[in-house]
Amino acid sequence: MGKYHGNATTVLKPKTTQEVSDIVKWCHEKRIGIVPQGGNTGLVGGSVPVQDEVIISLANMSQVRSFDPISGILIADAGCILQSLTDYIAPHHHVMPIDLGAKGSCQIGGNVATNAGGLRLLRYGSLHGSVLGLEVVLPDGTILDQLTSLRKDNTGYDLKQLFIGAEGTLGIITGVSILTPPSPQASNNVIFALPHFDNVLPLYQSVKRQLSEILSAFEFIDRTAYDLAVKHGQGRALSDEDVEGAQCFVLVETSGGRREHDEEKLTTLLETLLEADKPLINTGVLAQSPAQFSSLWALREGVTEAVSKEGKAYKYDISVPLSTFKECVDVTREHLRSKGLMREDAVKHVVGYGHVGDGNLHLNVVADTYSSEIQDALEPFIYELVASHRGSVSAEHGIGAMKTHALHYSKSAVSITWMKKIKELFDPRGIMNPGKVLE
Ligand code: FAD
Ligand code: 2HG
Ligand code: ZN
Repeated sequence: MGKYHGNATTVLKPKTTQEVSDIVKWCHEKRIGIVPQGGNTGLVGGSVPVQDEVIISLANMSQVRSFDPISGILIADAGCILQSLTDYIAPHHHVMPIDLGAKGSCQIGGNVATNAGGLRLLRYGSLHGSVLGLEVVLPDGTILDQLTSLRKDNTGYDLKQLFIGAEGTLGIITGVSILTPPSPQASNNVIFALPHFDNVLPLYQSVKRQLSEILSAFEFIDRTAYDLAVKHGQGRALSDEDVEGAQCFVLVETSGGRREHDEEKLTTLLETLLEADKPLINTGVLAQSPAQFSSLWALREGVTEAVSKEGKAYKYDISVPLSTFKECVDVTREHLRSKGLMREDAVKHVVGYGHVGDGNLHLNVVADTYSSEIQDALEPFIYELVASHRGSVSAEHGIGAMKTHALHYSKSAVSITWMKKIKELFDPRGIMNPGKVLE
């Protein structure tokens, strides 16, 4: 993003858990700050030093430790790249329970540390459910071995949950045990062009009802996001006829057990939607080949990259009621307009897209530069808007360095006090990713 900058002089790339432990022990003794770094794809500055902390990169810890094709349990070093794990288990007919646009660079340890959501959460749930065990180096160098592969284990406090989403503030994850589901026998997707945003919710209801168990993703992009994706070469554009009059788009994916059965369900869905008295959609484009399947996904997954190519992005990753997605985008745009900032040399676009099925909107403001004028117009405005809907200021990207001051919009004072107590307990010297998550 080119937004966060530190002044680290040292990057260490340990190869084993013991090496991580030795480094951390040394830093603990000398009170040297540490930033754990995975694929460095995070969007809230969590993997970037605030000052001159030592960076501990997990890039050299990238071995699969074991995979059991019967249970689907994978145990891997934290530095394994998500895509390489997907490739590793594919011949055994399993898939990773998490998928996201950064899959070619992000690491499983980074995914766990951020509790990344992504495109499959609707189907497989959050990492709090699929991670079975972790190996973690604590801030004094102690190795906490909880790398179990048990589905059921109610032996007191479930400590691993604390590290899922802690963004490296409580320790360095060095190993991950994760439950991988069997690959679907058939996957398909369709993109719907909608005349109004108001149709998204009823469409979601119909799609859920009709596709039921084979629905695996329901993703939303507004017209601006679609246009930017196409402009910057993400996926293949739909025909002019298909996009005419569309205010937004919804990408639906199915993953099921039998191709003919799934195709029939999808075709029936499309027919019912198009033949309705008041159709919710203008049109639907059904993928006809694996290439088209990928291309439709690229239109959605490529929005982040397209936005970065277009300008500097101010990113807000919020949980708000589904019915307010469009209002949040429109109100923000109007607010910027009222401040005189909606102009070519300031804010170019206000874009909305995200994971409808999870109530997670990505609100991206694309500008010419990062400036305090735009920043001050956006914050606390957006956070107050989110709080007014009792939403979350971080649905899935985390707090990092970006939102430490905004935590209180979504967490009560009591929650923050107890989070600070936990941090103090694990890391009394405050060396583990200082300046992140908590102020
Ligand atoms: P990094 O960016 O290196 O680090 C992220 C945080 O985790 C930092 O605080 C870091 O200190 C900590 N960390 C990293 N590794 C470890 C470790 N081993 N132990 C302890 N702490 C560690 N996020 C979503 O939730 N859903 C999405 O759909 C999604 N899509 C994305 C698409 C794109 C194109 C991009 C660029 C990002 C996207 N993200 C998404 C952001 C997401 O948070 C990251 O991509 C990913 O989970 C971070 O993994 P990473 O290995 O790059 O971690
Ligand atoms: C996505 O869903 C990611 O595409 C990234 O979470 C969102 O860039 C963003 O704001
Ligand atoms: Zn997302």
